Amino acid sequence: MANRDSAAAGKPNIIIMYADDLGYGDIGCYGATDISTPNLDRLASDGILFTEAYSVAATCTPARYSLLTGVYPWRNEYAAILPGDAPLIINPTMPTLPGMLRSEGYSTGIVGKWHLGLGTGGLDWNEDIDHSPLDVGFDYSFIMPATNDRVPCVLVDGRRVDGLEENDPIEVFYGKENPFPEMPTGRDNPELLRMHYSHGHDGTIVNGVSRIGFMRGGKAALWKDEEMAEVLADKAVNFISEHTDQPFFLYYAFHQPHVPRLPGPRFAGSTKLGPRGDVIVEMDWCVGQVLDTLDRLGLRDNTIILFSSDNGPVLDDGYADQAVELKGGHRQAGPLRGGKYSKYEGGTRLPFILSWPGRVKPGRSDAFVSQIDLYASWAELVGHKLGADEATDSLNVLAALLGESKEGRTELVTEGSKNTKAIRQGDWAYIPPHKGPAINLNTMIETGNSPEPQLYKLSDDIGQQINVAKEHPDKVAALSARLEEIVASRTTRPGI
Ligand code: NG6
Ligand code: CA
Repeated sequence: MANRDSAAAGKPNIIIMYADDLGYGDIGCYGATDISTPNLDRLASDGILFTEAYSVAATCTPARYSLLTGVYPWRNEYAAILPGDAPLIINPTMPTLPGMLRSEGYSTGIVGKWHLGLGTGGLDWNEDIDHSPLDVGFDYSFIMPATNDRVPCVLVDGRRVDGLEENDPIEVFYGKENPFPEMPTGRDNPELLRMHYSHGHDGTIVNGVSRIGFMRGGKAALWKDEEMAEVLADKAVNFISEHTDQPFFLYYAFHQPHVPRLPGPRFAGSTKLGPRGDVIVEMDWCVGQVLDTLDRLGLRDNTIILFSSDNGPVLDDGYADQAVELKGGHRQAGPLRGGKYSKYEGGTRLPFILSWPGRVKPGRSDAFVSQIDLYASWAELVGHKLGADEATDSLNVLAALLGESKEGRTELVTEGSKNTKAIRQGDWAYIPPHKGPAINLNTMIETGNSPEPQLYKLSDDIGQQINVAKEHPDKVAALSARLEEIVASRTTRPGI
């Protein structure tokens, strides 16, 4: 882009660091005492720590879809936890946060977990990959395609699988039976496992850990779980170092503390909580790599760093890694009820720290904000006028994000697992009646399902212990109607 430099002159760099399944109580600055996170604590002490910030979904793909598009996930029927061979669910014609920033002169990069699909269906992993992050707004892309528990266990550099050898093509299969008889699986060869699965995750064994799905080939390209943090941190640091004289946007999406939790040797044993604690310490080290790089390059003052997580925490998400047994007094969701997959607050209310030393005064904020608002807020910041079809559910809450106002949003729809919904409005959290179990017996997380409507007043009852629906039938009726109205609403920007 010819006029990039002039368009972007003086604009701050923007970095999103995004954890995977990190809960409201999982890091020091949010109250954890058994997990040491000095780098995140440093970020919080020179930035704003938000106490009422939300993703829009309690699972990964929907949360990430909304972060990058500014549109609620349930407006796209494909925005659900994706298998590792799913096609890209963002239409390349759709406006995206990186695309918007690119149009305003930013260099844009993604490093880490993607999980929004690749290709258009039936992807050949041995060819150039079309319909990738490079087609929805990113100039640079080095990604884990889906999750660390799904095949293929390879990283993708630009359009190519990193390290793939021509004579050893990759094949991937999602379905019930293993089509590759020569490849051991967790189901048939548990004696080969170094970490056992507790539910699901009985497919192809890669690095001694069985995954979801089946694959063969690509031996030289397979990632090593214990090295992944360093590999990705290096890519993030390089991207920053290569963009010192032009504003950049970096989306650095960690794979921690998602399962399987396999920290590098330096971090193994660094907490008494087992691998789940250890990988959070490892992730904090990755944050430190970014902070140190910015400091070294003199970029810290003019860089906005936003740290958050895609969804709430889970202890047993399918591997027997002692997260439950070693939990002790650690409260992964802090005072909140529920966790990953849940319609309670623990599913979507998350750590959210914004630092911009050159502009933003340190402090705490209880402004009600959501990750879905970053698009419209940063559009305002960089002087981008949103079009009618752009980021249609994203609100400009820039003043709240910069700590200049306590006014954020007034309401937000959040999604639990399987496209179930709840709404927070003002101080009220409302969960309509839902069929299904009240607790998921695999993860032992409360889903939020109940035959009764549930209404909680968060200022009195942050842990959602007292259902006041019966005392406030008018509120229940109003919130139920409002939820339906938002879900059925138009998808162009309000006021356009
Ligand atoms: C679930 C997986 C879980 C995790 C999740 C996605 C099983 C039994 N459970 O289906 O382990 O991978 O999907 O997590 O397979 S997320 O953070 O990417 O949404
Ligand atoms: Ca996640």
